[in-house]
Amino acid sequence: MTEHTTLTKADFVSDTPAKWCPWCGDFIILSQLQNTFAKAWIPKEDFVVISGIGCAGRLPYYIDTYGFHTIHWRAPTIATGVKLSNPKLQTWIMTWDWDWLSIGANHLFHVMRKNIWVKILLFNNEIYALTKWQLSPTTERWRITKTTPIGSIDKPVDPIKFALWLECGFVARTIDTEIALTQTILDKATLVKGTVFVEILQNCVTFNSWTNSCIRNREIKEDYIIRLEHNKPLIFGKNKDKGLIIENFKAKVIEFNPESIPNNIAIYDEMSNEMAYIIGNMPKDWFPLPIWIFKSIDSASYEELYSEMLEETNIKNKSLEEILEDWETWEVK
Ligand SMILES: Cc1ncc(C[n+]2csc(CCOP(=O)(O)OP(=O)(O)O)c2C)c(N)n1
Ligand SMILES: [Mg+2]
Repeated sequence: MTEHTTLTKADFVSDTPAKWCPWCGDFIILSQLQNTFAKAWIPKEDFVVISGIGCAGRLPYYIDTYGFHTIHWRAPTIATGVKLSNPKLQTWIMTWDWDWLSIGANHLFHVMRKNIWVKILLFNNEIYALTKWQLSPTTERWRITKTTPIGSIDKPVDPIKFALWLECGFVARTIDTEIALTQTILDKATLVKGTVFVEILQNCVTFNSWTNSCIRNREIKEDYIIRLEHNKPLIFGKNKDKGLIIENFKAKVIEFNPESIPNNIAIYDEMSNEMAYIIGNMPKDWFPLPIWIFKSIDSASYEELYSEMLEETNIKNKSLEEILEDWETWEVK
């Protein structure tokens, strides 16, 4: 077993060099994950990274931990099995917009509903990239893609709303270009109990480099995003002259002179389900895009309840005959 106190980022770099398109944000995320693992004070053998199919599907090869590169949408089922057989393992699932929100949406639903103690990173580039530019469930309406040559009429799904609706305990959104923020979120994710869900917005440098351009452009982004800092007022804008107030359970943007911040500006509370719900449901067209941690609330995980149940019923020490005798059984003739 490796001593966790001596681990560095280099311990999590594998012999296989990462292969993605030049300038793809996946390189940054891989590097940040390696930083987080090195800092987590967890023995190297206790990390498992599980992926499905997508551009970053090969990520488990590039990070030197245990891992599985599984088939499309099956990462969560394998992760659930890993956690139930060895709950102490720190299990990370890598997934992408089509992989989980389309073919894998059913599994996403149940992992969150059951509160399996896994960390889910959703790389959202709003496109099928590996198969070269088809419409995904997060592609914006009216976008032209190979499968929507005159524009998409689909309403896109918002992964954050999905996670909040399923009462996922830790929900966060970042952008691959927000390097410090992503690192903060990943570091915190190692500590949280219950399902962790982090959406990482990206563009695809090859097929939709324009996607998310407003929130990635340093010159203008502060007018398009709002940072949800715990216990801090919800202020945004390049000149810090706009903010959110909450009235009748709805958010509203107000503008003000930055020298005198109005005292009715809402203060963000990441321990509040209600706050996360209001901010997470702000219509995208009229409000800045919230990034940072929407909520961070620990709750008993599925694995904990499962272990307790095994303990209380002493079922592990019983023979199959004893188990069958204890419960109502019948014979099919
Ligand atoms: C069961 C199955 N259906 C379809 C495919 C083909 N396929 C491979 S990757 C992909 C799209 C992946 O898109 P996304 O999940 O957004 O990941 P990205 O490529 O953008 O990283 C599809 C449709 C497959 N490999 N397996
Ligand atoms: Mg994609």
